[in-house]
Amino acid sequence: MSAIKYRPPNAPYHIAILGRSGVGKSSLCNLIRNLTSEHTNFAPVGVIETTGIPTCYKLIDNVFMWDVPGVATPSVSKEDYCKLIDINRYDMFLILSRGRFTEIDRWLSDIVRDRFNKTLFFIRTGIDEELRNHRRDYPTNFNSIEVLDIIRNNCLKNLETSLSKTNLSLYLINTKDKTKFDFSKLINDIMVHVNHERDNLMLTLIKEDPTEQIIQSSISSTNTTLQTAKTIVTTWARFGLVSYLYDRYYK
Ligand SMILES: Nc1nc2c(ncn2[C@@H]2O[C@H](COP(=O)(O)OP(=O)(O)OP(=O)(O)O)[C@@H](O)[C@H]2O)c(=O)[nH]1
Ligand SMILES: [Mg+2]
Repeated sequence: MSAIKYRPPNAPYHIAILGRSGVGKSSLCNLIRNLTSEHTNFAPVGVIETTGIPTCYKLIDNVFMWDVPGVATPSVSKEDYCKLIDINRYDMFLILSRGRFTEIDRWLSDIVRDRFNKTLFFIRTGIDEELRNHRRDYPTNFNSIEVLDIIRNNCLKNLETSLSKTNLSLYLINTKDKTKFDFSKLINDIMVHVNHERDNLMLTLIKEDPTEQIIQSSISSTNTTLQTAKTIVTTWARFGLVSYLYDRYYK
C-alpha cells in the first residue's frame, strides 16, 4: 500500500530530527534555536533516555522542527517508531548519529531514502568527544584533520547504498558549539532546502510497503502515477475540497 501526501503551498513545513537515544537530537534543537537551560522553551536533554513524546518547536514562519524520542530503547522499539513519531507528517528529515555507525542509523537512512525518496541530511554529533578521545589515545601523532576524514569516510562508506538514489549531505558537528566543524554549513543547507520546498505544492507518494518500488516525487515529476495523482488533486483543489479536507483533518 502507498499513500499520497498532498502539501499545499504555504502549508506548515515540518522537519524531523531522528536518531537513537542520546545522539543529541534535543541538544541540536536547542543549539539551532539559540537556547540554553535558562530558557523556558529549552528542549530537555539528559544522561538517560529523555524525550518521551514528539515535541514541536517553531523555527521560522511556517517551519517547525520536531524533537522526537530516540529509537531502539527498552521503551521505543524499531517496530513502533514510525507510528509513534507519525513519520508521514514530515517534509524533511535530519538523521543524527553519534559514535560508531549502527544498524539503526542505516535503517533510518533507508526509510528516508526508500519510503520518501528525500534528501538525506546525515549528521554525526559528538565530534568534540571523538577528537578528545583520539588525542588521548595517540598523544604523539594526533592530527585532527585526519580523524575528521576517517569519520567522514566511514559515514560515506556506510551510507553508500543511500547515495545511489538520493542526495546525501553529511555533516560533523558538536551540539555544544555552533562555531565548530560543519554547523554553519548545516544551517545554511537546511535553509536553502526549506526555502526551495516550503512554498511549492508538494506531492509525495509515500511507499508503505518496502517491497514496492520507489514512487516519491515532487510536483515536477514526470512519473505517470504521480501525474495522475497531481491531476486529481489539482482538480479537487479547484473546488476547494483539498483545502477543506486539509483544514478539517490535518491542522
Ligand atoms: N560532548 C558532546 N555531548 C553531547 C553532544 N550532543 C549531545 N551531547 C550530550 O549527550 C547527552 C544526550 O543529549 P540529548 O540531546 O538529550 O540526546 P537525545 O538524542 O535528545 O536523547 P533522547 O531524548 O533520549 O532521545 C546530553 O548530556 C548532551 O549534553 C555533542 O555533540 N558533544
Ligand atoms: Mg531528546
